[in-house]
Amino acid sequence: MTPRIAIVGHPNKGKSSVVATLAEDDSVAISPLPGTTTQARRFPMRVDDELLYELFDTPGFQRPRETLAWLTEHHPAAHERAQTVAAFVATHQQDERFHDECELLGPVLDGAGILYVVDGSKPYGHEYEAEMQVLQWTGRPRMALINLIGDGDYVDAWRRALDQFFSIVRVFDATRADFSRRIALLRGFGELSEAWRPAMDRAVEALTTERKHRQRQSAVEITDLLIVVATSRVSKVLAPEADVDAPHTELTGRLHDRVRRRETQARNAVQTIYQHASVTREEHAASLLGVDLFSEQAWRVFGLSRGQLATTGALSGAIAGGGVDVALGGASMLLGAGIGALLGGVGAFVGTPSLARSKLVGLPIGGRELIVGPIRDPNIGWVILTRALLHHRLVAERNHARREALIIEDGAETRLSEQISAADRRAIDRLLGVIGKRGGAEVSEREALEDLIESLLGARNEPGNVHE
Ligand SMILES: Nc1nc2c(ncn2[C@@H]2O[C@H](COP(=O)(O)OP(=O)(O)OP(=O)(O)O)[C@@H](O)[C@H]2O)c(=O)[nH]1
Ligand SMILES: [Mg+2]
Repeated sequence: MTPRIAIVGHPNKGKSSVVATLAEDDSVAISPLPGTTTQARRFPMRVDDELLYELFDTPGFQRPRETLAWLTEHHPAAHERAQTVAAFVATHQQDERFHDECELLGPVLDGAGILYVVDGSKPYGHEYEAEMQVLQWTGRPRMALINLIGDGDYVDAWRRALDQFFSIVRVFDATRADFSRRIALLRGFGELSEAWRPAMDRAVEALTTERKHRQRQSAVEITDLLIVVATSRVSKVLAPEADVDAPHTELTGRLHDRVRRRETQARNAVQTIYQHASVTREEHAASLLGVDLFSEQAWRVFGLSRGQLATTGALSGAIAGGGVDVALGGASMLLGAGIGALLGGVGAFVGTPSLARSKLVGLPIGGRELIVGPIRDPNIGWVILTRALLHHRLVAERNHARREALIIEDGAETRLSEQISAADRRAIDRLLGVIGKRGGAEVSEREALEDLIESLLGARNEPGNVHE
């Protein structure tokens, strides 16, 4: 039996937000104005075409006292109360004044269970009692959710009132609930009715499997991004006597653009995997994810520190592998003011994001080919990877009731890369080093990277400075 649950309550208490979260649906209408939802609407939750449960978003109660008065006037015996509620709806189907009551009671009379949503940041009031009594009259399985829209805390008073009418009472933050809290709520539905338990257990299992699958798919995306960055190069044929300075600057710009685009593409893919494609990623200028990839700030926040680079082997590897020498050689070969500026005159290459290998090759047909790339800065892979991990975490934990842009603050004092263990860093560095040198990845290397990144995506770190 497919569990069906109607989300009901007072207007503007987050009913639609709860639906959006549990149905993973961005299209649910949510707004600060009361009366946003005017019709009962069904939201099936499917994974791979398997219907797991159905939710009904409903309008809020408008005239609960009058509704209750009508019901009690008919003073039915307890075993006839549900029928009396049905009679109320049948009688008022065409009555505009009770439109919202009829809409919200419809799915319940059809067999849905009840999820009653209140705002625990506002004081409990007597006016809610009529709503709760009407719901009680339906006799359907009932759970109450204390949502917290504002800063107040009246949870205890609410709990005492709700306990009178509902068999399960939970606190649930509709816009911030992460995956584990959603799963806990679904298990609660299983407790509400014996008949639903097998279906809810199955739903939990299917969603957990799907989540693992999403992590794997994201790991595949991020791995490909890293490989592209480690191997990308751009080139241009120059006339025999042509100046190399300007083309070098141009090619470096093209290389950076290609990497930037690939990063954006990976982010879009990850958002699609988590059904967040429609989230506007208006990356705020001050947001860490919006900081230009090739900026000093990105390097500082996302890159490895000198110490980390040393223990990772990236530093010595880059030197031993000739990456830095070649890059500097390329620069000295091209000795021009432009290149000097490009390197920024900074002694350290940690914090010099633009460092790319460049080569000038004589062509047999005459003229020369200038090749720029791949980017040899030992930090490039780490900046890309740490940004991707952060983005993934925000997307994966983001819930579908959230409608604002993905924004995080640059308040991070510690480097985000510290969340990656030294052992993982070394393993990733070794793989990227080999791939970069060869200019491509073998299948086994790709898979090994995917495994490592998948395990990083699965690790549950706190999101740090998430800006609400
Ligand atoms: N901060 C915060 N805001 C919330 C939360 N839940 C809902 N809101 C906001 O409260 C407002 C109302 O949310 P809705 O989900 O549209 O409420 P509703 O109960 O469906 O409202 P109606 O359809 O008008 O009855 C929206 O602006 C939501 O963004 C929450 O847990 N935290
Ligand atoms: Mg609504």
